[in-house]
Amino acid sequence: MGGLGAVDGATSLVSALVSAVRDDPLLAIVAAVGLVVLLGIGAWLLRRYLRTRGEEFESVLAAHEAVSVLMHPDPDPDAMSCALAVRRLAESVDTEATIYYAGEIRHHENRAFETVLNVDFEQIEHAHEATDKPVVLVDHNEPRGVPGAEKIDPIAVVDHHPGDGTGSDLTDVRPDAGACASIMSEYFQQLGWVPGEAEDEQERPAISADVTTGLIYGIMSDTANLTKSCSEAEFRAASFLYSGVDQDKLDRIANPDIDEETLGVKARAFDEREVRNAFAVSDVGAVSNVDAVPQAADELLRLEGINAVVVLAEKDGTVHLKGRSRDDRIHMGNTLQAAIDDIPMAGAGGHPRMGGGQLSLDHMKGLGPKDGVGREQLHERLFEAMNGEL
Ligand SMILES: [Mn+2]
Repeated sequence: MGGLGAVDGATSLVSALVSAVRDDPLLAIVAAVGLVVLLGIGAWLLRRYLRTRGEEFESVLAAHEAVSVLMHPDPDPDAMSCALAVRRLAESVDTEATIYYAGEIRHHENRAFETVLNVDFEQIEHAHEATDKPVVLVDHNEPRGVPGAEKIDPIAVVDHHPGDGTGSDLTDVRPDAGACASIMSEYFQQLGWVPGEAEDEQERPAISADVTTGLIYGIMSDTANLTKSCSEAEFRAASFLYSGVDQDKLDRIANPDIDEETLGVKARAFDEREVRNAFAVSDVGAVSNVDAVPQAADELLRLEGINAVVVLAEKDGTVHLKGRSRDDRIHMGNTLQAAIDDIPMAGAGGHPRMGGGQLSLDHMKGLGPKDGVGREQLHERLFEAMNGEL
């Protein structure tokens, strides 16, 4: 009975409204306008709700005349390719984008990326050099590694690392993704761009061969050529990008010439290795380019039966340590820290799988408040640390 009452009530309400509108044409117009406005708002909300991440990102860029794209310190190919992608997207909505980084672009593959793709990134020494424009962060979600970083308040953050960093207008952080370049590729795909150069009279915007090639290499380099920490997103992106990749440039970036010293240091790291259990320590002596040291450590780690390595090298009165581990029981950053703990003027740290450290040769010789530590002794301590005895 209550249900019928409600129906009766609704019916009488409608008829009351209808007669009110009939009596007053003005009310009819107001009601019609109200209805149109409501429908409009509904449609707008629906569109907003259904917008892809790519469309959202594009509109964040379009809202500004100029933006700063900030890569993490010592940017890698993933960060560099994402920055290029953001600039390409920004261009298409008449937003000027300048790409900044702190630290250095050093590793030979990173330099090859920079050279082959002809890119111009601005190096900064303080955050304020980038914060005169709204900041977009790529491949990291919390600004770091540059004085004033804590004052950076990004408008957008696109990343694949775990962390709590957010952008005021857009936060797209996907720790499941193997590379940030996969996310940027997805944006292009969602926005209907074509990879590579534009064909004549094509209406869809083209990514450019350089940016397309950069993105595929960003993915390759962050996932060890699609073999590590990969998700479906990387394969989807690779398939989307494929037709626009400049294969010759990709080869030059991915397989740059190796200089004589680097190969020499790798050879010395192999010859001089001391192996105990599954751990290796190798002292390569004096080097003129310390970049060769981590590469030698990477190479030595590939030797069968070896799960953790530390390579030592000397340059300008400093001993450089580079450690690598693929053994879950060895946190390389902590291992190096434990090994050099008591040595004055020494520092070390890093991640579970890679770490680095530096010692002053003078202090190893005993200059300073504590007794020195000999090379032999240092090797012993490194083995002890890897064995978990320190
Ligand atoms: Mn990355």
